Amino acid sequence: MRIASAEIIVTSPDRNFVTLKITTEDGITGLGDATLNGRELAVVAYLQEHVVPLLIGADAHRIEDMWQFLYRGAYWRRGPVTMAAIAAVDVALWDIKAKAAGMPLYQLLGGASRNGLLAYGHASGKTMPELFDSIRSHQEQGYRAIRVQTGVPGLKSIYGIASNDTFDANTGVRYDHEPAQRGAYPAEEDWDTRAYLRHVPTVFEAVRNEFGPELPLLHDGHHRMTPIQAAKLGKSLEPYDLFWLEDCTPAENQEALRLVRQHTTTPLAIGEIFNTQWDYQQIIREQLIDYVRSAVTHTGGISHLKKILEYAAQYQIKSGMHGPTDISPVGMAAAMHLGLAIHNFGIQEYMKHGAKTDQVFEQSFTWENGFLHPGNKPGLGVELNKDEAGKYPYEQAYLPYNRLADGTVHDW
Ligand code: KDG
Ligand code: MG
Repeated sequence: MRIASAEIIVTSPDRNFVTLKITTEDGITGLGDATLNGRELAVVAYLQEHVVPLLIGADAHRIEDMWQFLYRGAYWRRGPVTMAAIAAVDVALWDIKAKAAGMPLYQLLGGASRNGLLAYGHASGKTMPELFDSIRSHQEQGYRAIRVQTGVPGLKSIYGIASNDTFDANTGVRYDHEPAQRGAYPAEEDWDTRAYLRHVPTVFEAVRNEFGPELPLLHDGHHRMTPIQAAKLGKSLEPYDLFWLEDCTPAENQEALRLVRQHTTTPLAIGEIFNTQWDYQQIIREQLIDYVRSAVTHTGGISHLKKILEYAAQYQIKSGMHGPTDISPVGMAAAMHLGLAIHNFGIQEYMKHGAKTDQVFEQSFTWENGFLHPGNKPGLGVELNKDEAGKYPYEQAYLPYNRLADGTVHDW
């Protein structure tokens, strides 16, 4: 089954998405998500200039061989651009293989290990009443696990808080929360870790008092703390029984997590900006985390993330795949098939896409009573409507960045 063509489709319905579409000589098509938020065109160039020419004429069935060829054959390894490009090829080939087999992709990954995937949504509010409203609205939408982010007194804008311009009036869905903003320069946000550390435990105390002990609650520290600050936060959140504390320190320094672990039993999730199994080697072996946050889209695809999760399983570490709006419906479908098949599934992040995105990507997943299921169509179960995609050309957009009160750039 030879590859006849490979096309890169860039579209910006509610935000930018990059999709690779591979077609075989006998007309089977497969899709892969290559979206890298704020750096989309770097992946487009990598694919267009260096990968697509290598695909034509290759055997579409040899997925592992293609992965190794693109990874080892490039000599230059790892990095988000490379790994997003490889991921797109890998997922498109899995889509093709499953369509050729006439099966939903999860069947080829070992079959379903569960009936559905517990998913969490993003509740947020600048103030406590706004936060409570957002949690209630997520519960009404069926969410059974909820991430909680709030404003911090004294800070103007902060990661994780939905704003009114992220509300889709057509669908009533809030983009809770969409950080990339269209424009030619990144928006500046401000940050003060001490103010944040004082405020967050009071938020979780109030949320537990209002919503009771059972609701699984998550929180994203978004890489901003030093190890000792992260340890302090984990410890101060213990009474509120978090499902996880995410990205408590910048992930580059993996040893930092040893210090955090020595001080707290709050479960730790990390890895949305990691892109290979080698980024996880130490923290899995030393059992420094509880959940692997990587997305299929940013970690070399299904083939590579499956290896990471199998390694993690030896240490009872579970999946918590990244699922913000910058993972396209193709990337989300890939996550759902993988999550359904593996044994050590933990939870799936799920932020709903906007109405325009749902018209560009025709999807067959289901969302019922807080659980996702990828559906039973052959392949991933997602098709891209090119006429709809063509209505929304790429628009430059950047993620924001942080400065401290004295002007120093801080992790965002
Ligand atoms: O592109 C960056 C976003 O996906 C990221 O900021 C979202 O941290 C995030 C999360 O946990 O969803
Ligand atoms: Mg995160």
